Amino acid sequence: MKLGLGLYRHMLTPENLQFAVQTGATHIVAHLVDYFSGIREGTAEDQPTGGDQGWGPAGDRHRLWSLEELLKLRKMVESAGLRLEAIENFDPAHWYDVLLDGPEKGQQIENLKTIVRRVGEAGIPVMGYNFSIAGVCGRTTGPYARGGAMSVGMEGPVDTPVPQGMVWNMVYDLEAAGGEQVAVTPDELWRRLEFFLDELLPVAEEAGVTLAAHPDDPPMPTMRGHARLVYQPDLYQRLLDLRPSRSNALEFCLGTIAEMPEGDVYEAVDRYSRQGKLAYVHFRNVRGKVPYYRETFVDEGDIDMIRVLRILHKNGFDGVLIPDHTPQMNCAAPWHAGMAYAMGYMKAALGVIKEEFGC
Ligand SMILES: [Mn+2]
Repeated sequence: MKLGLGLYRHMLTPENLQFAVQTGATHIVAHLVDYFSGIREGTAEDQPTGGDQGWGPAGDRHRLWSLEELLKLRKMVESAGLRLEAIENFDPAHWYDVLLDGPEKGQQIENLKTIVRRVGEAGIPVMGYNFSIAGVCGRTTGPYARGGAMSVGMEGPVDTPVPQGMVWNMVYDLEAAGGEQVAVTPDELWRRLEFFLDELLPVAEEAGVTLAAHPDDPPMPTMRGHARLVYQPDLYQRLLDLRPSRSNALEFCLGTIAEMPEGDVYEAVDRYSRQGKLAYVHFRNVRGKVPYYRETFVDEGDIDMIRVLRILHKNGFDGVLIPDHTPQMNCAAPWHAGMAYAMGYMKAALGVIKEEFGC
């Protein structure tokens, strides 16, 4: 197994890549969506939470990520001695009507094909995505982790409808007419995913790119009125079986899976790693389940992380683990300290596994 670090768009700098090397990372997962343009309030390096208005404006719908910028990013990552393993998330500006089944759907699925082809051409093995209308929303921030470290959690269901012009918790149309979106049903949402996979998987296969699905975070059957896809561990199987393909895989988020009220996180790790379906893993811990949970330091949550590593090792998982999110630590560099803590834990834990299994 390999140790990776995820970096948000504004953090993709030589300094942060050097920091990644210092934490023991060999791989990078890069976010190209800017979640922070609307909410930079001195917490720009934390994970975005946002209110009912989400994380602010999405990117430029007319400008797709170019091959040049992907190659430049890969070169920057490699010149720090690291490998670029994945791009995490499509920009909602490039595919809102694929999610919403809107009038630009035909053009926007072509956008996604172009991006996947470029990701492949740039030699990046994985494209992570989250097929969700409400997106990552409805969470609160507070001193939830050990020692009052700031982290995110959920304190009850959130039913506020999603306004027009917003999808995936970002605003794709600043001039949208007022009013609320019509809530999507589960059947309709699965049909939209089917279209997405039908169109995109052949392109991904040809490009040598693995599409990796993140589960719904938070894993509620509905958020802000909209149905969700993967809010129980079994639903990951439905996604895989919908269109079996070597490019149809999972961005396996341990924290989100542990937040699911049904199923068992260890069984889920075993089941999906046995199938060879983990593209990469979000290695984070949590206490509680939806709709009441709190993200914790990697060593203080409900999940026995060493047990997870043993299962992954038994099933031959050889991919990348990244911390995903961590609580922020009280110091001049709260995000970096939190990540360095998680990475140190992970590096030691991987050492223990290696020793146990003699490899
Ligand atoms: Mn995650």
